[in-house]
Parts: sequence; structure tokens; C-alpha cells
Amino acid sequence: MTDYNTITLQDSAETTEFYADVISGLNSKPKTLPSKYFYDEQGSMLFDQICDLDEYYITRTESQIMDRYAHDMARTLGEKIALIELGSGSSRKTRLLLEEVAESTVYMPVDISREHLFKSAEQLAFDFPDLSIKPIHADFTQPIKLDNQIEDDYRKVVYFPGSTIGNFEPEQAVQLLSNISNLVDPDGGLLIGYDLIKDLNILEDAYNDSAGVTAAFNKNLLHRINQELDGNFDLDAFEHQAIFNPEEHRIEMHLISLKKQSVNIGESTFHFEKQESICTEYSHKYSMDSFREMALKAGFHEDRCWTDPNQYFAVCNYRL
Ligand code: AVI
Repeated sequence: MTDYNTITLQDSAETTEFYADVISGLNSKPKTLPSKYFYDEQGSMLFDQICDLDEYYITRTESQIMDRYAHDMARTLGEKIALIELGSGSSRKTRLLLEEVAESTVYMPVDISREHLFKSAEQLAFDFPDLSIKPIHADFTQPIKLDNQIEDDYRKVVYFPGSTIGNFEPEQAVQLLSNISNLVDPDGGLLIGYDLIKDLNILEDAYNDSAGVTAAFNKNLLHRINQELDGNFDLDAFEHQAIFNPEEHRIEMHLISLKKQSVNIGESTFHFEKQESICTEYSHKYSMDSFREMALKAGFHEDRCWTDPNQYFAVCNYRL
């Protein structure tokens, strides 16, 4: 195994935080669970399957944009950049960008799932032997420390693909973008992919796929609570639901209790009414104007945008 010089989180600290977030989410009204906990090993695998679904246009469309414009993007980013990718770095779109970036690039994938991070970093190191890779095991929703891993003459650029920014509520999204602006210094940048508002049926089908993979992905969160936090959720007593909220411009994912029931997690007990929901994820969709406005609140100025012919998705470069 490659001996990476990495920054890691403590397992016990992760479990404590997971427990605290689950208890607080299930005590709130309406009940919620944070979507960042979808991504254990099984959840990451299910998410990879979602990305290959016909209905899930997001990955395919972003890949098409990268296929066509990665060369252009890499030229826009320039030489001597530290490319800090937030979220998993195993995907095809990352590869398309890495194939085009200057040789001097240092690639720093940041991920909360240690397994996924190291596996994909190993694979990338094999496929891109000349690329300098420095994985960082961290929760990118918190300010990230790079601990002098980058030389001073490198420009920091955060790459945040996949429309993951959409999983944050607008206020949190601005906070995250502000954290990114602090991380990259005044000469740094941001290359970000986000999902555009489109026909309601296309949106809802993407989150209610016919093979039931998204449903399994959603329910895996309950399985994870059972396994890691001593829970006793009956997965058959909850149903996956995904609906578009036109006022908030977002897909909302829920787990609906199919009966009146109680669930134990460790020492705590939670009561559910029949049809009561746990909201597990928001996936916000933007217009190019609304996203530009939001980025500006964090100090980022739009430089260039690349999109597909249907205008389903956008990848934009920002400068401070
Ligand atoms: C990671 N994120 C951008 C996905 C999305 O589309 O919001 C997560 C997802 N949830 C259900 N399907 C995919």
C-alpha cells in the first residue's frame, strides 16, 4: 500500500459526532438526518451505482461537459496549482480533468470516507504515475487544515464537482464557499459543478429511479445507524420518497414511517407516527444567475462557465 503522508480523523471522534448528529436530528421537528452520513463504504458504493443510472442525468451530463471542455478548464487554471478536490476523487470527471492539468499540478482529494479516499487515491496514483497526490482525510463541511503541505508558489484551486454544493441549504452553502475562499488565499480559485433548474419530471425521476438504487441508498442510512450506533430500525417499515419543492428549488428526500412505531438507538427511544417523515437530504437546483449571486456573497466572482446543450448542468470557474 502507498505510504501517504496524510492527515486523519480519529474513529472514535467520528462515531461520537455521528451519534450526536443522529440524536439531535431525530429529536428535532420535523425529524432530520444529515445527508453527509450516507457515505459509508456501502453508501459510497450505492452512490456510484446511482451515478450510472439512466434517470440520474447529473453525472452523465457533467461528464459530457468535462469530456468536451476539460482541456479548456485546465488551461484556465494554469500551471503550478494545488487542486483540492472536495468529496470523492475516483470518478470519471476527475480523471478527465487530471488528464488535462499541467504536470506541475499537485492533486489533493479530500474525503470523509477513509476507505473510499485511500482506495481511489491508490488507483489514481497507479493510473497517473507522474501526478503528485496528497490525500486528506477530513470533513470538508468544517474548515480544512492543509498543514504546510503546499509550497508557497502554488496557487490553490478547489475543485468541487458533482453538484454536492446543492446538498447544503443556501446559508450553509455560502458558509462553505466562504470557508473555501479562506482556504485558497486571495490568488486562489474555485471550479464548481452545480445542477440547473429543469423540468419537474426529469428532476423527480432522477431521485426515484426504477431500479430502487436511490431507495436503497436512502435506507442505508438507517442500516448504518443500526450497525454503528446500536439502533434497531426496521428497514421494511420505512419507505423512500423524493419530491421537488418548487418554492425552495430543491429535491427533498425522505424516509416515511409506514406505521406507528418506536425505534431505539443505544439508550434513546424515538416515536414515529404513521406517515411521519425523516428528511434525509436536500438537493438544491440553481439558475446560473442565482448561483452567481450566491457565490458573490462568499467573495467569488464568476470567470467562465461551461454547460451542456440542454443546460441541465453547469461547471463554473470563480476567482476571488
Ligand atoms: C451527492 N449529491 C450531489 C447527490 C445529489 O444528487 O444531490 C446525492 C444523491 N442523492 C440521491 N441521489 C443522489
